Amino acid sequence: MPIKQKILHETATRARERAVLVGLSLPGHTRQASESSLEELAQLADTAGADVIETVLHARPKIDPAYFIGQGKADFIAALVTQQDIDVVIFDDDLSPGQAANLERLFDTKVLDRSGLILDIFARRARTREARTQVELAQLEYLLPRLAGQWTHFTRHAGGIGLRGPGETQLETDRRIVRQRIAHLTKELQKIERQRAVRRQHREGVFKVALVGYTNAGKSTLLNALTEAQVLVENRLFATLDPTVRALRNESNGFHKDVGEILLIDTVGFIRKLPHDLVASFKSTLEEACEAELLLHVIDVTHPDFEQHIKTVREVLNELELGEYPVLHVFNKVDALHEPGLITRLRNEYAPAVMISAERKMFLHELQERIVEFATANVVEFEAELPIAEPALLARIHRMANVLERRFEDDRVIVKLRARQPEADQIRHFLNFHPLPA
Ligand SMILES: Nc1nc2c(ncn2[C@@H]2O[C@H](COP(=O)(O)OP(=O)(O)OP(=O)(O)O)[C@@H](O)[C@H]2O)c(=O)[nH]1
Ligand SMILES: [Mg+2]
Repeated sequence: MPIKQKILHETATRARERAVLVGLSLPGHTRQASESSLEELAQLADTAGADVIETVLHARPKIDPAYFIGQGKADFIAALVTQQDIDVVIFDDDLSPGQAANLERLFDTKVLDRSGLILDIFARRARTREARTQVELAQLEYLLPRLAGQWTHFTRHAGGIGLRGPGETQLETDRRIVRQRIAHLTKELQKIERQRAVRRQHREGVFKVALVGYTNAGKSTLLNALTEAQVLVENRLFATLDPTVRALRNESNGFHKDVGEILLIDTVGFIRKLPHDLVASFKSTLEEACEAELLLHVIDVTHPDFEQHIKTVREVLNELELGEYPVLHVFNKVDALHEPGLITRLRNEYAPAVMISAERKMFLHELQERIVEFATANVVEFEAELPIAEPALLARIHRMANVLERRFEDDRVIVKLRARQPEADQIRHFLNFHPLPA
């Protein structure tokens, strides 16, 4: 069994664990913001397989270095744990390894923080080799400092049965094993990344559109609606972990001839306080999005916090250096929206924006038109000459451009092309490496 499973997946004696959620409201944050963050934590806990028995929101002027919420409140929760037979106490913010260790000792039960919980969900949901490798790497990076802090439920299990107190030697060994595994996984990911780069090359000259957005916004539903894909759609957080790439349905082909094929890329959703290790290790998956020339930022307009979601997504995009990419805001789920006034405001405030219902397939035509508009924004017409003896070259050009005319002159083919500027540049570039015979 991989170590991360041994360490993080305690085998619960019951199918669903009983959880207490704990939030801390600090000055500068509204109570409402803390509450909605806790609500989201409850959804995450549910996805991870826990029943929320109690939720505690505590206001303090500052974080307590030893017990995060202060010893008094921690004692209160310790009592709750005993009374309610709690398996896990989940904090809405990241705990320092020391705080987590102290709390775990006091509660005598498992303590998780938001990052640990999200990592756990990702671990359960990851299917492909790439996603599994990425998640395991992120988990181990998260774990390493916590082993040092003697966060007991990790060390207890890593140390093996019967070894409750973390023996120093055992700990050192564990940390060495974890480091070795991290090195191995990093190499593994580099290998996968190289294969991905090859696949990417096959898609050169194709206009690519990436679906980005908060988890549960409806990205996969939209991918399914616009393409032949049948990606899993679920009213759960993080239904999608692996990117899926599909061509935009052909019915509109006639009218985006100049751009050739248009590909849509579905990716993992974002969330508030997304663990940094996770963003780092999912970077290569998200690089699928970096390949795109247009981002469709999908927004669940029926969610009470949707504007906060927009901000979060923008922050993550910045972290991924995607902040400057062209974005089309796609306000989804308008079928369930009962505030018609909102639509006008959003159209103005978030221009360019479209309102759709991916599930009911409403107003998708406008969205498709806007995508094609972006794709054809800088189409140029030009002529190119290539040697007649290079049929592969001609085939490649056919993939990248709309061939308007073709003439044969001696040992050359002269083609009149329409293509987007980037493809035109690419074609010119590779023709330079195939100079015409003198
Ligand atoms: N009412 C309504 N519900 C929708 C619409 N589009 C999607 N949904 C629902 O929203 C939920 C999430 O949809 P997904 O497509 O899985 O969302 P996602 O953005 O891919 O989510 P992750 O993969 O978890 O990031 C599902 O229950 C969908 O049925 C819509 O247009 N209207
Ligand atoms: Mg999805």
